[in-house]
Amino acid sequence: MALVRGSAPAGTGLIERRDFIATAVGAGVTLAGLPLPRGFIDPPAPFAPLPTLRQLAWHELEFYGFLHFTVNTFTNREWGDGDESPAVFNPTDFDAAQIVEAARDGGMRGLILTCKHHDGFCLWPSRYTEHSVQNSPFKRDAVREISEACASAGMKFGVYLSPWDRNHKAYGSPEYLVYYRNQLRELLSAYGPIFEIFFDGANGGDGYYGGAYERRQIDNRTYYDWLNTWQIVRDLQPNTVLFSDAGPDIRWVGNENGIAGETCWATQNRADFSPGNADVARLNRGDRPGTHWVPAECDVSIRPGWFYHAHEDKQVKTPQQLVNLHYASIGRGASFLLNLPPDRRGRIHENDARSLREFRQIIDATFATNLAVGARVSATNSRGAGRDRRFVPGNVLDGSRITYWATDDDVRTPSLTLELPREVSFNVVRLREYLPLGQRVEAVGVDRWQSGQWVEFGTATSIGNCRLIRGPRIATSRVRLRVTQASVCPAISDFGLFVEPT
Ligand code: FUL
Repeated sequence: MALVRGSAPAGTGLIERRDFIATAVGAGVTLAGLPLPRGFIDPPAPFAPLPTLRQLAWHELEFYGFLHFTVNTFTNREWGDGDESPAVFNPTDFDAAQIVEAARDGGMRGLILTCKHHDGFCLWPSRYTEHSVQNSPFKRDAVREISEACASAGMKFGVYLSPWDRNHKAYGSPEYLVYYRNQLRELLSAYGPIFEIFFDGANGGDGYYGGAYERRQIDNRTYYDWLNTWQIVRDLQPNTVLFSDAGPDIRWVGNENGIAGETCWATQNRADFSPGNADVARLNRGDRPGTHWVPAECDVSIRPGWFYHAHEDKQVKTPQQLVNLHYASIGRGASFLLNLPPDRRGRIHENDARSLREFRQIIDATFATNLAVGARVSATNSRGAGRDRRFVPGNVLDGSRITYWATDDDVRTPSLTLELPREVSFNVVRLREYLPLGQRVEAVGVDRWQSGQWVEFGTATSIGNCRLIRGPRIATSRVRLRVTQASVCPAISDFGLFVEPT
């Protein structure tokens, strides 16, 4: 495997960083090129396809938000035609700090702003069009204000730049692609680090198009020349992850309900798809083994619509609905991208902020304490028979994603047992694989010890970044993880027990 370039994921310690690079350099040697000391064994060979460093850093975010905000907020629509006057965009009390604070209080680690939606109106004063905030009564640069508020709050900032533009007169011709790429360069050059760009595949054909009011058909496989368009991002900001139906870094989950497949592989044959042209069932479950690492992102709005509508003020998802989405997205190895639409004031509505905050309280109360910590951990096999301490079963409890329990190459279906110092009540099990070695495990079972025998608590497929198995609350002092199917020996970095507040 080639040495992966870039910086190690955030929070990576020196030793783990060395191990990570050693995995990347190859087997049998230390970083200095010396043979491994006696009694030491190579880490398991990576099982391709593997994540890049930018994908590993993205996996750690897990939860971030969408801000859908444009002329639609003021015209009460979901898709603008492109003929809206900039004069309609007039937030009365725009407050980027309030928006970002609501997101951060809800536990989000970043925000993606619709800098330009399908209607073509730009939330920044783009040099390349008159159709922007510059000609609105608002006159401020909303992209700058949100990106700076994110930076001050320690949140990541991402952009949505709709490829479809119902305002632009040249849409459908090569001239528009030049415009689109210029806008991409503007956003990537002037607003600090961009953690993600969301490339939407939607295209409805008809629009204003500079006054033409007609239907324009494009071939979404070729029109945007995606490989060269994406290269602009790679050149300007190599750490940005690119989202679309076809990746290349992260993929749409195939629905707008925020729900990943019960089985959801991080891998996909991405060349089969292009933005706006993909098989939603395959997006939802991924492809196994898959040609590339392209994990799923689950997008969903906190309200029925993506944009703010006052008539939906009473239809904000409840904290418990958001909790269920957490389990159906993050809990299936994907990320959770929740839309919070700013209202006509330019603030997150009180109902949305409240629901999000209460959701966060439930999640924090659940995951603050890993009830498995302090358990005695044993396994039917540990790589290197325990001489080499790097792969011991206890690594699943140290709270680090970078240490892991691994078995010998020929042991694919081991089990690991936790002997708890006292009886605990739990209803959620969390598992994580050590991602730099690929997605190795196909299926697991978890058992609890009850009345002198093992009783199954739950089962799961596709682990990857995170798998949450949620069941009825049970009390026990012994829990067992069984790997029931794996392509290669497993490398598990986390096995935790949690209980949801009643
Ligand atoms: C879709 C768009 O058409 C919606 O308006 C929204 O932006 C959603 C996230 O993606 O394809």
